[in-house]
Amino acid sequence: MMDRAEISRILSDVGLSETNYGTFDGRWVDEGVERIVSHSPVDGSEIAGVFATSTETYEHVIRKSVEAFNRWSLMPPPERGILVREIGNALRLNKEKLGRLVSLEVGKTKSEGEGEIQEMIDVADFAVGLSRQLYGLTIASERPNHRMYEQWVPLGPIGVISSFNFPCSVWSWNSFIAAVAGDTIVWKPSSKAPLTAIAVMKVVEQVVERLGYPQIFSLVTGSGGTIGELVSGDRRIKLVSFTGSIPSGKHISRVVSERLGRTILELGGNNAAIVSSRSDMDIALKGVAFGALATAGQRCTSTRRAIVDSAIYDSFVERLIRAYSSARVGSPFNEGVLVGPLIDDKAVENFLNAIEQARSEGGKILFGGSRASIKGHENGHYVIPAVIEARKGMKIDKVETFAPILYIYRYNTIEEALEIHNSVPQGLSSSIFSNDIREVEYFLSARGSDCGIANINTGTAGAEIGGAFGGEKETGGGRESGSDSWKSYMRRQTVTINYGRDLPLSQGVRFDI
Ligand code: UN1
Repeated sequence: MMDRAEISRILSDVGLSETNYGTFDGRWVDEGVERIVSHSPVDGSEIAGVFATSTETYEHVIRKSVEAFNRWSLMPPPERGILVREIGNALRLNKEKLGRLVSLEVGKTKSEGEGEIQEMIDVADFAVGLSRQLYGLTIASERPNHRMYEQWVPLGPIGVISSFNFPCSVWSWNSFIAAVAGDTIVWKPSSKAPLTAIAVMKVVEQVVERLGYPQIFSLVTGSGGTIGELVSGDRRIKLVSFTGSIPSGKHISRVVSERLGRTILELGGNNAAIVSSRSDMDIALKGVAFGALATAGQRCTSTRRAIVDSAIYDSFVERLIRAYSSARVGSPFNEGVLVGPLIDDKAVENFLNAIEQARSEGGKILFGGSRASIKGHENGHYVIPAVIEARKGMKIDKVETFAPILYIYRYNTIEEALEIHNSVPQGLSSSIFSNDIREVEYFLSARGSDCGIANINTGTAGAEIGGAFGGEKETGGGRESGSDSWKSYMRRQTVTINYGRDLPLSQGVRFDI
């Protein structure tokens, strides 16, 4: 078991205590209706409690967010950028402490926990630059003395419903970009990881207060079925950005589109790496192992399938199993551990059920696939990551099991590899390890990868924030973070100005009155 004093220290370092308020609307709302308890997957121990948001308080939070929007949206974007810049700087100062809380609450290794905070810092930098851009186009008008252009206008309050596996960085992808775009943001974090959200909001709160800006960031906590549902159905929330499972995403999409609101959906992935005989095998091995094992297979971008050239199949699989045998599973607080716990016991059950189904569908378990007991952390949720040789016609490999299971396939031609690659319902991330330009270009062609992210000689996981993040098919089609994803957080307005002395009509229409 972890030392209680150690847990208390991690909490107090980020301004948390045994019980915390889960609602922030410019101040922490003092109400105690429903208490959620956050448990550490590291050893199952109770970390701290959080008072969830009641329906009445939710209403109040949204009203304040609308009020804040009325002021914030009128501020010049570069001035909005200053707030995001200062939040990024405050996160820099708190990187280690917040990273430790991420490790405690969701089980990420130290390096990955800090990486999560770094991702927020990077998005903040990106958003600050963006605050001096937000470019519109000028369009040639067909009429004399007319000018046409596009301008981008703030959208309104937006909702961000985030998942436990990236308990704060995915919020920042949305929020920092939305903030410079002039929106206000209501965050509903996963009820499996509310503490990280509260700790981040405390950092944000201080910066906003110090600079005297409107309180544009708010927080509501509770289950998806109650608070998530309120956010989705709320007409005042112009956009709902949701990260999570495909079934929940489909539901949210129905609720939001019923009121013709907008969504950004970042749902499941079933990401594959193609390993060609013409690859550098050391790079491929590390890329596949990192993709499959990092965050214990609980990334949307986790590598779930390796499609391996039959010419190197045996040697690649043998080396991969050796790498798996040496990857230490255990407490993320222990030096040298590469694979932490799954989020809860339900996740372990899902892992074990998937292994069982794979076995019954003819899959051959080449490595792992069982529960792991870690000395001193017997109530933690650990597993031995699995490598499974897939069989044609399997069904379980078409499903995203949020756990470290890697299915392996054999291919003979690049066309066959892509056929296997694209045969799943999800389309988030993809990769090929090859130094053969023909294979690589085939992978990047219209017959190639059908995913939102396509990587060459680097794995499926670990995207940089500068690119647009998201995927196709049942992944939901949303794009967040870099590139021109900012456009989703604004509304486009086509402007036509007539500065002439008469009124010519478009398409040459005559109307002589
Ligand atoms: C997610 O799993 O929801 O690309 C996001 C990655 C991370 C983000 C993953 N930068 O693996």
